[in-house]
Amino acid sequence: MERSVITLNRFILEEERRYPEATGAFSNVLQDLTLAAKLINRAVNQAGLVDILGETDRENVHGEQVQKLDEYAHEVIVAAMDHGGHLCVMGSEEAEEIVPIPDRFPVGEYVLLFDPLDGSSNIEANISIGTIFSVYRRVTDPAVTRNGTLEDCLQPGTDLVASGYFLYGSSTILVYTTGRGVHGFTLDPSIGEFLLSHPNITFPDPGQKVYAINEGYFGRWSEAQRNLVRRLRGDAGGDDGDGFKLRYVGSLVADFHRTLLYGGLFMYPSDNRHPSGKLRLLYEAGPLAFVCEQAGGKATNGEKRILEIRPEELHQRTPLFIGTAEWVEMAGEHLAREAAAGA
Ligand code: P6P
Repeated sequence: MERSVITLNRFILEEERRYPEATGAFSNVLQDLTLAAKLINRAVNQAGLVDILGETDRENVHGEQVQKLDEYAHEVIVAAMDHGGHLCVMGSEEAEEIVPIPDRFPVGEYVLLFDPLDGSSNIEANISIGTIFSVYRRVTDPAVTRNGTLEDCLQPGTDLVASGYFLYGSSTILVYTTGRGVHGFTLDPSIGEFLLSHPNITFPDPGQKVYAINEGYFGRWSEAQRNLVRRLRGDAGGDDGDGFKLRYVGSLVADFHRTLLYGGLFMYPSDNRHPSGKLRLLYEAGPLAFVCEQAGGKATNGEKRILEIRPEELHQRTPLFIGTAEWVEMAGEHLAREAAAGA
C-alpha cells in the first residue's frame, strides 16, 4: 500500500491553510523555482550525453572558470523566475551585479538569491551537486523605485522568508524551510513531481561523529584551527581522541545534506589564501544556516552566528562552521580559548 502521496503543491497549499498570513506569492516563487530545478536536473542527468559538459571560455566574478552547466543553470533559473510578478530583483552567484526584472514584466514583493549550480566542477566525475536559494521580502519602496535594488539583496539571514536547496544526486531532493521546520521532497521522475519524503527534518541526537573539512589545506590554517582538527581526529591518541570520522565530498550541498541527516560538523575556515573564507555568505552559508537552525543545528563563522552577519557586498565570503549544535559550539569554544591564549 503506497503511503499517502503528498506532492509539493499539496504540501504548500496545506501550509498556506495552516498559516493564514502566508500569501500565495511565496508558494508561486517556490513552484516556479521547482520547474527550473527539474530542467537543471534533466541537464545534469544527461550531461555526459550532450555538449553541456566542460568549461566555457569565461571566468566568473570570483575568477573561477565557468562551467557550461553553471551558465545553463543560471539562465534557466532567471528565465523561470523573471516573469511571475513575484520578484522585484534577483542575485546570482554567477552574476557580478544584481539581476533586474525586465520592464515588460510586473515586479513583486520578494527577492530571490541563488547559487545556480554549486559544486559544478564535480559534475564530470558524476559527484552530487546542488542549487541553493534564499527568499527575502523587499525592503525598498516600490513607489520610489520600481525595481528592487542592491539594498534589497544585502539583508541578514535573520530576515530570510525561506531558503533551501536542490541536491542532484542518486536521487534529486528539495530541502527547504519557511521558518516552520525543515521538509524534504524527493523527485519521482516517472511523474515529474517532488513528493514529501522527509517531513520535519531535525538533526539526529546523538548524531554521527563526523567532521568534514578539506585537510589538504592543513598548512594554510591558523594554529588554533589545526589544533581543533588534531583534537577531532584524535591525534592525541588515548581514548581514540574525540573519535570523529572524516567525510568530505567537496560539494557543499552534498556535504551539508549528509551532515543534516546523519549529524556532524562541516568546516570551511578562513586560511592564508582565503582570509575571509571561500564560501559566499548570501549564496551558500546564509541559506544553509537558516535550514540548519530550523533543524536544531547551529551555523557560525567560527565566532558569530551566520544569520546575524549583515552583508556589505553581494559576493561577500565567510568562514563556515555548520552542523550539530553541540559540535559547532565546541569548535567555537576551542577557537575562542586558543585565541585568548594567543595561539
Ligand atoms: P575546496 C565547490 O566549488 C565549492 O564552492 C563548494 O561546493 C565546496 O564546499 C567547496 O567549494 C570546496 O572547496 O577548496 O575544498 O575544493
